[in-house]
Amino acid sequence: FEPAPLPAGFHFLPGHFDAAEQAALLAELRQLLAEAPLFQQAMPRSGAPLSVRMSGAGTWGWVTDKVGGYRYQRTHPVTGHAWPAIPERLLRLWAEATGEARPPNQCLINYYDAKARLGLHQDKDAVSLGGPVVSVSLGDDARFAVGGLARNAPLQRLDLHSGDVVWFGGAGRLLFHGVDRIRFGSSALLAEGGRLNVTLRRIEGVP
Ligand code: MD3
Ligand code: FE
Repeated sequence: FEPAPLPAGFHFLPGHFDAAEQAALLAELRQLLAEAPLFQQAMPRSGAPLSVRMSGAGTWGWVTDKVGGYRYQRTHPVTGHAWPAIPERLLRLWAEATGEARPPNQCLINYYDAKARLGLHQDKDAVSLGGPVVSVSLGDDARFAVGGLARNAPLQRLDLHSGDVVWFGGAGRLLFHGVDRIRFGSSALLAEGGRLNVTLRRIEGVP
């Protein structure tokens, strides 16, 4: 049978980064994470911990905790330091893939261990909706789900492999999406196993 067509505005570049580029990007991310360690965030109000550990780079980091809720801030909540710069390799990817003239100023780094998952959600922060989102997967495969504009729309599943790039703009920006689970041990790239995903965004108008 034929795979269903991907939703409009959803661009899938399988294997965009080859093995050498994946290794180089991983080394850059390791350096960055030594400065800005992965940390555990929590849901607004309930304080329920997110299973995905996160960090960031660029002017703005995305953070969430029980009391403050979802927000962007200029400093890492654990170290108190400004976020590291976004690696040049990712700035080039953003420009080449999307053709956007202005660079991303927010890079979210997600780490999935064997049990981590990311529930179905929309990326609907008004401050980043004007531009695209670009993502790179490194390490173990992820079972990715993408739906429609309503939470209950049918979902398509897609395996994201190490080196794959996904980006979407326009109509794609408000699609519900999530990560059901990863296939722990499916890649040897990360010595400790698991999956790193980086997303790039340009956010405007944060006070
Ligand atoms: C499709 N991250 O950081 S990346 C996120 O694998 C996020 O860590 C996932 O969802 C991850 O918000 C997925 C690919 C992705 C990102 C945003 C999307 C796909 C998307 C927004 C709309 C539709
Ligand atoms: Fe998302």
